[in-house]
Amino acid sequence: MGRDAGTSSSGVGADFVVVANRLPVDLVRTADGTEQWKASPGGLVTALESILKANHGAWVGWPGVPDAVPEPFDSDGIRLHSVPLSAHDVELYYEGFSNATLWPLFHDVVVPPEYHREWWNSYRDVNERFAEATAAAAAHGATVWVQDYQLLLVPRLLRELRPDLTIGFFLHIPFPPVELFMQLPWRTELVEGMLGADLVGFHLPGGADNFRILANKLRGHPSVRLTSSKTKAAEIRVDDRMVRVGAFPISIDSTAVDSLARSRETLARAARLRDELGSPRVLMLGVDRLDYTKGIDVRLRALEELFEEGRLDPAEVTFLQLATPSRERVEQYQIMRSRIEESVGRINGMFGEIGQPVVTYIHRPVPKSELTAFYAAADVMLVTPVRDGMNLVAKEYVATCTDGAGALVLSEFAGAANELRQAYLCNPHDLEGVKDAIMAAAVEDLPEERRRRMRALRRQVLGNDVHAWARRFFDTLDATSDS
Ligand code: GDG
Repeated sequence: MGRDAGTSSSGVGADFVVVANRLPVDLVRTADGTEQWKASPGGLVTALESILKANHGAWVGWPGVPDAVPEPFDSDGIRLHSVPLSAHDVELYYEGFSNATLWPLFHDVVVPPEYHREWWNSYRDVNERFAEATAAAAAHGATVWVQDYQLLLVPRLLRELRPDLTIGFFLHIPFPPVELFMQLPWRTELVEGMLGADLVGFHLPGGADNFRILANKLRGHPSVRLTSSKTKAAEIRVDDRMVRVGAFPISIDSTAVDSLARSRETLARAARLRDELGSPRVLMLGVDRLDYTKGIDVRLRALEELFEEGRLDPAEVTFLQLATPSRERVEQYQIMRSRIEESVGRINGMFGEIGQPVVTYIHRPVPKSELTAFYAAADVMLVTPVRDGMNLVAKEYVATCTDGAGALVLSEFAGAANELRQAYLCNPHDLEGVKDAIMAAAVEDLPEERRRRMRALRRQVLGNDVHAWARRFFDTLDATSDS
């Protein structure tokens, strides 16, 4: 944190502000119209909690239901400022531009992105409101950390309103190759928006490189690489400012996951779960938001073929897929859901026995304790996205394998593959390759080989947690604002 960490320079506003599409708590509206707050602590809150508390921290975000206008309030030592969104804003800015334009474009156009001027207008308008709410919440000289693709314009808008602030920006999803980004009718505005930050962070060095090339191509801003830096950072000259760009691969609260996995309750629940699933010889697991980028269809197709070819015996193998509901009003998500459910039905129809399905499919969120028991029970974790910024599920599984006996099948197209080199890596576009990776992880390799790989993965995940991630980002941001 900055040199003035812990002191409020003006007495008004917060010294450290996080800006994200969602607040760390959800407003829930019940059938009778009453509203109450429900905690929804994600990885980001965990990572930033201590910094937020120690620095008069504030969080600016949407409370999660349309048309709600709650007053700012304190939750667990953090000041929460709501940015109200109407149902129309949610449809155009969130479901439209964020999730049907930017999301597919940034994930290698897995489905065709849609370009609509009214979605863009709403995105710009909502980003302006986020910038104004942040400007009102931040103390003089404060540090602000803007999160993710829904708020690409905020850094620049905020700098115009409050040049005294130090601004960091982090993108949680991949940053696409130049050729794809150039499709965007509003490409220059978006790059300029991000360049409003002092530090722009990505999961991977490739994303940072793509961004540097675009800043030069679209705005003529030259950059230099800082080869000595651990973050493989570069600097882009923007008029009289330097914008630092670098890779900061996010992680999880590894120690917390590891200790929850070791608890008696988790181990007992994991054992019961295996019984409930018919005590299979091999339990495979998939855990994802139901999203077309996650390759749930890829692993189902691979398993179906392995059963058809007799390489896997359905009497010995069970696949548990947790697919948490997500963006259910966006058409491409509805199409994907139908395909997946059809495929689950077909596989069970062909290979299941009465009372003994081969695929157990859960389409609702489960509590964290239950999810941890799923990880702990699984012999093989299948993570096969066609494109993913990082994929925390892969890291959570590794942190949960406290006995060192599990195996991780991981797509090369997940950011996590950059660090988790000892996973059973596969190309999700090469179905035979996916099948071979599953066979090696589940059946063919000796237990000692699986353990050797898992030991290396655990060293990686336990040695690089989300706290280290946040620290590296802030240290770099600090150094940037000092120079
Ligand atoms: C974006 C990027 C990047 C899932 N179902 C339940 C549940 N989860 C939790 C998992 C995990 C998280 O949700 C999902 O994180 P991922 O990283 O796998 O994926 P995205 O949601 O797409 O996240 C991604 C991430 O941002 C961070 O930068 O890694 O690439 O797309 O933590 O455990 N948690 C509970 N119940 C569920 O049913 N409690």
